Amino acid sequence: MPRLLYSPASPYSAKVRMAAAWLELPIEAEKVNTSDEPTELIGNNPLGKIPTLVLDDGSALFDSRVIMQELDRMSGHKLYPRNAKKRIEAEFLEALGDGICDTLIAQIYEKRFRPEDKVHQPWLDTQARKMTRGLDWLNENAPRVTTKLTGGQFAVAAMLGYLDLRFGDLNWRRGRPKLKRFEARFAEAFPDYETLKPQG
Ligand SMILES: N[C@@H](CCC(=O)N[C@@H](CS)C(=O)NCC(=O)O)C(=O)O
Repeated sequence: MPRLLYSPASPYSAKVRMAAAWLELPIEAEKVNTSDEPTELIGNNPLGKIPTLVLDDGSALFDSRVIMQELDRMSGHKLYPRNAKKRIEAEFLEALGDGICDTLIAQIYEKRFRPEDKVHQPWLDTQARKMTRGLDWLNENAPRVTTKLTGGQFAVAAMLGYLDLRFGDLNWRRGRPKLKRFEARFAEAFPDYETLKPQG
């Protein structure tokens, strides 16, 4: 059975785990701690990042968008629309959801891995502006929740879950009613969201 190396807090891992659950793909989830650089992880991904998917033939796939494309193939193309225009919309949405996660992770790492006197506030502010613009865009162009969920919707939902986990003070729902509605509808369509979204 393919094994997914992941961490419960990681939004990119949550995206992949939610999609695999939705598609009912048999994938074993294996928790790793990236800071320990375990052999299992760095032997399969020189970048030492999660998520990493180890396939039955021993080959490994990363990053999360490459894994999502593999899940799409494994499921007989149930994760991205076949229609070209709709597919590119789903891929765009995924890139935006992941891109906002990149700005969140950058802010977390700046504070976690630098000594306090070396934390560069202008860099944090730049990342925060990207995040705000991304969230505002998503509110203005809130994705519709269709009967067939897509990789884009999983990416946005995982990112919102990560915001709640690590940026609770931000109160992202305030002033973003359409994005809030997306979250509620997504949670209705995919009840496993509660257990599979990023957890501390
Ligand atoms: N673009 C990558 C990002 C993956 C990523 O940055 N994951 C974080 C955890 S959320 C990680 O592995 N961090 C450890 C590190 O960078 O060494 C993807 O989509 O998979």
